[in-house]
Amino acid sequence: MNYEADTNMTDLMTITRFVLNEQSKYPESRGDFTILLSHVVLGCKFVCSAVNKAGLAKLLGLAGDTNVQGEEQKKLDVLSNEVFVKALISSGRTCLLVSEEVEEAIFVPPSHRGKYIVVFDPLDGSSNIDCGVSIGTIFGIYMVKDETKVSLEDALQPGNKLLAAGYCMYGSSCTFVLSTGNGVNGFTLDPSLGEFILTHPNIKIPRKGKIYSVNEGNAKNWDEPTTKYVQKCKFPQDGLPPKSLRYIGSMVADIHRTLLYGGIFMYPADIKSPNGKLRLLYEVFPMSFLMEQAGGQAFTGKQRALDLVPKQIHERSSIFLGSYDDIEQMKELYAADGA
Ligand code: AFP
Repeated sequence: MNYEADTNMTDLMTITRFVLNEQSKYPESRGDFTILLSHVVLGCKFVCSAVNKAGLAKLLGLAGDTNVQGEEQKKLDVLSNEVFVKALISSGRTCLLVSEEVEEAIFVPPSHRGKYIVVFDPLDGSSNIDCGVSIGTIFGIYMVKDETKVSLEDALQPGNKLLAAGYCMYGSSCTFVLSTGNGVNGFTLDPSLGEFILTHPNIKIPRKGKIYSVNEGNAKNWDEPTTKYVQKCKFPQDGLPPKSLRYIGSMVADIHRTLLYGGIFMYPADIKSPNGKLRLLYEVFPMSFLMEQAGGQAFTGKQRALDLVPKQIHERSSIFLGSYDDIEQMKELYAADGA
């Protein structure tokens, strides 16, 4: 089968065709993953359409507001969550869901159960919605240990047990980035076809980057290694030019840029937030998986991020993600600091 995107766009590699191709490498596969993924994609298409018309549809109000008909309006993140939960349950391929929007893990009713666990943030970066900045959905997929005994433990697997992870970015175009553990591929939604088409095959992050990305407003609370690293970015001593600072404050957009252009994205621990801000299950793990699959690294300041074993579903972790050499430099600073 042909894996290459056709530059004349006459032989379209849709995401479904791509995943079916991948699946054909595993003769024992029964197509369950392809079905699950098509439901994730459906959720993303819905959110993309809702984000695009958010202003028009008056979706921007706070959850709890009422519209002129006196009906309660749903904020986009609440609506996105509902769509994903329903799409994932109706796929018949999931048994356990963890959503950023829901405090407790969701156990799928036995009548609809399958073998996959999906952890997701339906609309990450939602504080950026009202000003039209790129936002996204992030997800990770695990396999249940024993289909007959689904428990919360199944959602607390380390990142190195992920089967697949990805994100969908709702920006100037709608881009779906996916890894099933065999490299990273990017697909762009063709709105006229309603299909995601392979546009970024085999994404590899540059070995070293020229960009650093961090919320510098937290600098006064940073630890020594982070402070030193950022100082080196601004005032390099090795004769190289200073790095550029780019920070959107929307993880999907910041990671997408980092994957394509290289560099480092950081959300470190600090005095105020000793575990950082970002959520392990549905922000740190999926992005770490993608970063490693693209040839980069993901480091917490203490260890490889994917080896962390979560204790709680909404737990947080500090994270440094990016180009291999840039993360190596960060690791050296932590090692020198005795971490
Ligand atoms: P919101 O969903 O509240 O906008 O948070 C977005 C986010 O979880 C992640 O997407 C960003 O990388 C990070 O927070 C930005 O955090 P700061 O605003 O503290 O820089």
